[in-house]
Amino acid sequence: MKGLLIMEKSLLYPVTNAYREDQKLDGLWDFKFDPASEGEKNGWTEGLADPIEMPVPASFNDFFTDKDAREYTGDFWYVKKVFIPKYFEGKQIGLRFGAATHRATVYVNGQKIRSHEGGFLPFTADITGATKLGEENVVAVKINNELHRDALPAGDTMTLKNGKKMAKPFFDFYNYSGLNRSVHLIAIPKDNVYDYSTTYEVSDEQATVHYTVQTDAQADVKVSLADEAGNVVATATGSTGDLVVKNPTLWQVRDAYLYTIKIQLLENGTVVDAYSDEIGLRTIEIQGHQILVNHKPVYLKGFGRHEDSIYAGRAFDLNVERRDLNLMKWIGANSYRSSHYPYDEQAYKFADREGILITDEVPAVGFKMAAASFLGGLDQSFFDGDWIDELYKKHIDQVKDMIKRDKNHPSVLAWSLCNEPDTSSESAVPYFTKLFNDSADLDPEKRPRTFTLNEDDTFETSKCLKFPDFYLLNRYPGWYHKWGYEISDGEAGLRAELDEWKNSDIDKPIVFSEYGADTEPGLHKLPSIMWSEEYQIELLEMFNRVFDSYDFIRGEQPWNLADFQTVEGNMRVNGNKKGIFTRDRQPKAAAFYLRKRWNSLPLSYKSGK
Ligand code: CKX
Repeated sequence: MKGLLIMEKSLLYPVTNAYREDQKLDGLWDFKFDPASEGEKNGWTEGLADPIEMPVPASFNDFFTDKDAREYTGDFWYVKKVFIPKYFEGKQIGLRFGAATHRATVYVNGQKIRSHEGGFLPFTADITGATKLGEENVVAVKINNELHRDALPAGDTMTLKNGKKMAKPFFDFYNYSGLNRSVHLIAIPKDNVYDYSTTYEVSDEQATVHYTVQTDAQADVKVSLADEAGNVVATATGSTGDLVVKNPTLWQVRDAYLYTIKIQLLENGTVVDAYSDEIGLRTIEIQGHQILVNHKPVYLKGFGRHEDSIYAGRAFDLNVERRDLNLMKWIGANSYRSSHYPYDEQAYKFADREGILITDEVPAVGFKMAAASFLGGLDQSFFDGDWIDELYKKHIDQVKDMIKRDKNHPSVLAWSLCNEPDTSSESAVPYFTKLFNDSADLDPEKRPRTFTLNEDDTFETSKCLKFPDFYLLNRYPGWYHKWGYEISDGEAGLRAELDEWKNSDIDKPIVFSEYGADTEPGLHKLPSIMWSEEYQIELLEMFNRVFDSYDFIRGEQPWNLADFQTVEGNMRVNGNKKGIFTRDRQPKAAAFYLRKRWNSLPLSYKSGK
């Protein structure tokens, strides 16, 4: 059965064309909690008794009005009747889940098809052998949203005295769960293109696209490249080859231009499959302390973000994404980090089109016991835990899938392999050695790889400074320490650390990937007080003074674009309020301050041009 596994190993975004079919199964699905994990035993693989109607894509949590349901942790089911047309005959048929948070098992007509772990990346279940064509088929998905130390993102699941389970994240975002992204019914030819990749050489006169097409078919491969007007500007044959473009229009930051690559498979001269995608001609390098796009230095201005909005939680929402991109353009941003997980593919397509750079982050977050300190600290080095081997397998699997999924997006600048891990103990070193070795050859473009260094992991204390190609610093003087009137000491401490970086023999760029102050919109005070809109601006001003004093700082991405939901706790007033915009995407006063600064900083800031 050659074809079956091929479909499951492909992460290409679904398309409809003469050879392929893509139908979104979004809408209402039957839904039910399964606290005793008895779904299979009770026949839920073939339908639910007394279900709730649940929108897809969405997180289930915030639709509910009772707390037990909102906080539900354990197994739960989604079921939908799906008509599979007769004309799918002879094709491979699949169900592609954009994200099922955090682990899922898929059944069709009662038959178990496959399981998947990882709530922020897509997977396809090959259902070819289980479907009835020309009829309705029952699709059932059992999902589990428990958190564990050996899973991503890391946390615990505890059982309360009343028997209910509760998620205890080691991370600061709500454990929104469910079918958070679209589900697609797809049909593709048996002989198909299951992946492709590109690398680039560019100059103003000429660009060369080196491509590789992945197929298991014994077929001829034809590739062409068309410009935005649809004119074919280059063609090639073979599963690897070059497309040469004279006088190319390069993909530039905030000035994107996309070409369409079209791949065709031919058997005996007849096309049997085709796949088209939009790509941008551009290069990315790190040289000394410069970040270069198309050989020219760029200065990053942008945010850490979350996929988070009212009602639908962590569901991808094209409307929210449109608003967020407009806010980023309005404020003069050119980049963001997909903190703390890979986002829906449509976010990358948007960024490709808008010329936004993305640091793409795997959901390796919570790898530090003390990171959960505000949730009740646990005093142990994370990498000394007996969960590490199992965790690593899942971690590297998700790094592989993230790079496989996102490698062809011009917007992707770099890979962030972890957020705020505890790298100040020696036990982190073997883990990071393996992580960086095992991921070295995954990206044909060899984009820079990095991870964020949290407050405790400084120039002096981190044992893992040799690994990143450039540094992401998350720093909170003025908020988590040296706050309020003490902020001037916070600035002095920050400068003291940066002086150490400056005086070292490390010559790599530093990007500030987090800094900020929780701010209650509408709270004003003169002189300022913490949580006021005035204090948020003062904190940003302090950081910006520091950024402007060090040449090797090549980017600023305050935390966070918008307020977002977290677990409840005595450090959070209905979520994290470090947003420059509110959760409903309206500006705090800091947004006007940043807009002024960022619109006056050129893309080439600090390069002397
Ligand atoms: N960094 C002291 C990770 C983010 C959090 C941010 C915060 C922390 C700070 C670590 O996910 O939201 O607490 O605001």
